[in-house]
Amino acid sequence: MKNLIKSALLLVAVSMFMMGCGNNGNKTQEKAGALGSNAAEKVYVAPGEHDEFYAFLSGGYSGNVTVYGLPSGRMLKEIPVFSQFPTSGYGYSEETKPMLNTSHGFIPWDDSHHPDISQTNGELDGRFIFINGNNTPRIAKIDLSVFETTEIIEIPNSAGNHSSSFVTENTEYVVAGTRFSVPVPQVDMPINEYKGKFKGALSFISVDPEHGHMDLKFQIIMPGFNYDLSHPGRGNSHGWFFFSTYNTEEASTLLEVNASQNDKDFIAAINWKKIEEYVNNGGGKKMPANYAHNVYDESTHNATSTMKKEVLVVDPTEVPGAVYLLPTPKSPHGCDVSPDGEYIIGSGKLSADLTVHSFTNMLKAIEDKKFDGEAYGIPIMNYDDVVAGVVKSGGLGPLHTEFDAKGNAYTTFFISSEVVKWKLGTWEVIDRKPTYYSVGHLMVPGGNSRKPFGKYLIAMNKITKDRYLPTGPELEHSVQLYDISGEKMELLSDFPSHGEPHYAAGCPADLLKPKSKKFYKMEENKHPYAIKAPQDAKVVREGSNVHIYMSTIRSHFTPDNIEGIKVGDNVYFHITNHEQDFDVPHGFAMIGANTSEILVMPGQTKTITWQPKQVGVWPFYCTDFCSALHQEMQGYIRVSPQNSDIKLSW
Ligand code: K7E
Ligand code: RUQ
Ligand code: CUA
Repeated sequence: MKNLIKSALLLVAVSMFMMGCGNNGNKTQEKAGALGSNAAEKVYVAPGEHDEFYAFLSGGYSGNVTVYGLPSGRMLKEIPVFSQFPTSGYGYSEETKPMLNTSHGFIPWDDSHHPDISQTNGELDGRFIFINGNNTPRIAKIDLSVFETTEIIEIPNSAGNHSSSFVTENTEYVVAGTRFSVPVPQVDMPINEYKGKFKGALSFISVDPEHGHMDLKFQIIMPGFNYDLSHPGRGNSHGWFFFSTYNTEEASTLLEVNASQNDKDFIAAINWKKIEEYVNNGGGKKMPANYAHNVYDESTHNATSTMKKEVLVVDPTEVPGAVYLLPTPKSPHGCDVSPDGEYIIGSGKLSADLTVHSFTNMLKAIEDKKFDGEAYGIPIMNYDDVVAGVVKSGGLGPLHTEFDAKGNAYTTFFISSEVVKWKLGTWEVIDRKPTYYSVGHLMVPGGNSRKPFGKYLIAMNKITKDRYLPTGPELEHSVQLYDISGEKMELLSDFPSHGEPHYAAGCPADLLKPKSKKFYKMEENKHPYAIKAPQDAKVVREGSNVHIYMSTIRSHFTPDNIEGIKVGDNVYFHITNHEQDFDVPHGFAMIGANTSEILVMPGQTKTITWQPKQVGVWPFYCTDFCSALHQEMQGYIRVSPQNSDIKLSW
């Protein structure tokens, strides 16, 4: 009977979770009531003035990252990561196509969730942003001096890649955890034999301190749970990493009756320093694995893709004291660590309360050897020994928590559609503000580091409904900006985002502005098809491959008119932009080419291909308005029959 009531309650919670009951009652009252008094003034950034913060929002199913200025909410750039992007030709140009190579072939799309800025001593250092691709498991690195994706590493033995990509205190590692457990290695087997046979790989990708190069150093092969989110320890807990889990029942189907039988799932606490030491001393074993490692070289302007053949895996039971399981109620989603590294917050999706574990309590219980059994040889802690407190939030469906610099935490509640501010240590609720509607993640610039910049908070909302002018059945998600400098949060503004922003990372503009590159120096261009000056332009035939070494400078293509191309040729346009100035790209588009256009930055060389199918005289033109003579920036290709004896000329 008790169980029946419990599952009935659970069903109600689950269906509310699925519906995302935003509290969209009396809109006029809410709009007026929640808005700060001088909100307009606080978000106004005059024309020509710069924003105070950068915000990097993941694009979810767009596969990209979008960059916004805060407080204005102006969108500054969309950075293509896992998806082909016609605006710049990323993933279409010959130079960037290898970036999207995987062991499954060329995969020009992914689902990106969690951007994280690199850190030094636990503080944002503004060198890189890492972001995960969930679908075909990958971690990408964006270089913040050029705002371009410069490295992508595929993750073997992983699926769903959701508890990613978070960095340790000195960016020693970027960490990626599987969402789905799968057979490791993959094998053809009945799905209902999941339990005990499927495994969850947690991957530690080292980041070389000098150049930032990534390398998959080791994977910990964990029990077959789902690994949802993760966060690094910091300060005292530096050297540890925490992962929230669900489906610790290891059910092969996640209808809620199966996956939520356990009252408590776990937060897995991993002492990665211990495992690193074990591995450095020859521990772990190499297993065959296929995964791509793609690197973009900023001097050759070319990406290369290498297929890796093995990975080092570690069985956690071989490293005593490296992994513990902390019981945490109700399928925790977010797993967030306080700026001082002491508190680990688990957000049970099907709950009203937040569970806060204490790192110190955990160490003490480990020292006293107080455990409550084990799972596959991994010790389970006593809930009462590790818990530090419970936040009686009064909200429903907690997802994610961020922090300010004054000892406060901010948690999103999806079902009750609000952000709740509470105090670390006393666990009391200080303030709550509605979101419009059904918030997922939130972000405070620096809010998952040792040094949060607690001035603004953005909430990223799943449901937009009536917030903006209707645009048919689909509306972009909404981002809401709150001023959190005072005791009470103040809603300042909202703006549409692109794709589905799950998480975001933010930092002060001053951290990035001084190192932002203005153009590439021509003398540093080591692209194999670059030409040093327009007078070096040429056309070279090698069998049916024709290489056009083309130059752009305001506002002319050299060469412009080319004859002697034949039906069935592979034409390569290698375009070098000889401008040496800030913000003067030229574009290139060819009629009938299915390889997108390309935008070529000053000092850069990019290549697209074209296979002429029909004889005739076919034009190309510059796609970026570059001068008063932009409309004059054009040329023709004369295409003759395959057997014609017209000579190549330009
Ligand atoms: Cu909560 Cu992918 Cu971080 Cu979306 S996840 S909200
Ligand atoms: S041209 S400025 Cu089509 Cu008027 Cu663009
Ligand atoms: Cu070059 Cu328009």
